[in-house]
Amino acid sequence: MYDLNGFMRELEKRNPAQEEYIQAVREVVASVIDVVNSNERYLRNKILDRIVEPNAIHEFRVEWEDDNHQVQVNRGWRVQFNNAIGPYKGGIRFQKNVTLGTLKFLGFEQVFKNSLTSLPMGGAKGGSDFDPTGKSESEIRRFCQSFMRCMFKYIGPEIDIPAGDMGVGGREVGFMFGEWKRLTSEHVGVLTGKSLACGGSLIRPEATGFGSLYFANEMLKRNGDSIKGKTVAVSGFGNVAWGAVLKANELGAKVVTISGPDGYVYDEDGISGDKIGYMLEMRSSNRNIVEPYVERFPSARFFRGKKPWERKTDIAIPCACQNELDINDAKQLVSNGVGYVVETSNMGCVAEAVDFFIGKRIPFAPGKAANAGGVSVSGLEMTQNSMKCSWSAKEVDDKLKAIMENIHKACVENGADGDYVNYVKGANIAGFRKVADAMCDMGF
Ligand code: 2IT
Repeated sequence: MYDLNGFMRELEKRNPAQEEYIQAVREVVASVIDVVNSNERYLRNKILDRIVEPNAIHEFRVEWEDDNHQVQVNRGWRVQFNNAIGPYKGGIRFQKNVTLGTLKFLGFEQVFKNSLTSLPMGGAKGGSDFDPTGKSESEIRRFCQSFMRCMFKYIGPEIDIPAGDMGVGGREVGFMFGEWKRLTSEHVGVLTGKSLACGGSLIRPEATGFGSLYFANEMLKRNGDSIKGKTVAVSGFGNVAWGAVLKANELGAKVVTISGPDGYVYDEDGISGDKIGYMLEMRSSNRNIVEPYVERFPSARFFRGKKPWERKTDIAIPCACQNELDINDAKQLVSNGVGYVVETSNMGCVAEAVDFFIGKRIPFAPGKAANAGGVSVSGLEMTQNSMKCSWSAKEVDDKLKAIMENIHKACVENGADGDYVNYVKGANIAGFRKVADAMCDMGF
């Protein structure tokens, strides 16, 4: 029998200074421990001990030359967490504060997220402490090429298929894909999130944000409610936030905030039309600040150093980074009467905030369910690459919507508690079961 606190104490001892990884594991183990303890096969297979341990971690020195012809050195990793249900799959994050602990947390989350999509994908994550802010395109290209030279021997279209994450978009994926081709001479689907010209999929850029709103729509529908006419607070202003704002508008909601590391923008008139396109311009400027929005659209206001959660809105959609929403933010949202929280960043809320929302019976979608649309369309990109075909935007979008509805259903089936749905528990149990069963079926 497993004991949550005993198990976690041991894990903390073995993984010093990896708080984010410990946080992610604790949430999953707390959700599934009763399922495991009542399943003789899981116990006999020591399933928890095995599932929290990455299959392999590759760490490399990434050397590149900056525009001043100086040698630069960064650290890179590919964490291949679990391939029980399919080849390793997960994004690459370039951000200055990335550590191995960050990538272990993201890889661990990816295992259960990918399982929820119902597509055959294992979980992985990669990245580097390289900071793209302010870098020239040539520097970014040289870095991406060097990163791929370090990583290419560990990946492949049937082994491990990386994609983008924070700091890695279509441009960076293109540079890495180009280097893979030069090294191997193969044009295959070894990366997803490629440009259309390189064999990417329609709707991949929109997929995470669209998926999150499809999931939100299901949550509201279950409560006899509708997104139409709701006000929405979004954080972040990158690819994920952009897709979420786009789809929220399509569904008739009004998005009043976006944010960056510098603060947040409050736009009472709603972020719609050209303003959504301007998010992409801010992103591609590589400055990582959101303040230029109010220079361009002066009726909006900028709040330096503040977070959008101080605003009164119906739905909160964190789309920036892990632990961006703390317990004080959660209390403020609840006292302002927030109806739904749809975590779209990976582990966007601290554990105490999640417990607070659940304690107040606010419908709370965890990132691994709400943001699974991105990797789902990556899975669909892999299918198209294998079939040597390309689907229309509608075909992909319809499939994405069906996948998100399915994930919502799985969360309800495993997390319903009377009228309330504990989506955290539901997502963790549903995602865990398939991976655990595959691991037991295959022996060790
Ligand atoms: O967090 C994520 O799910 C992603 N960054 C997307 C991963 C992918 O393989 O598309």
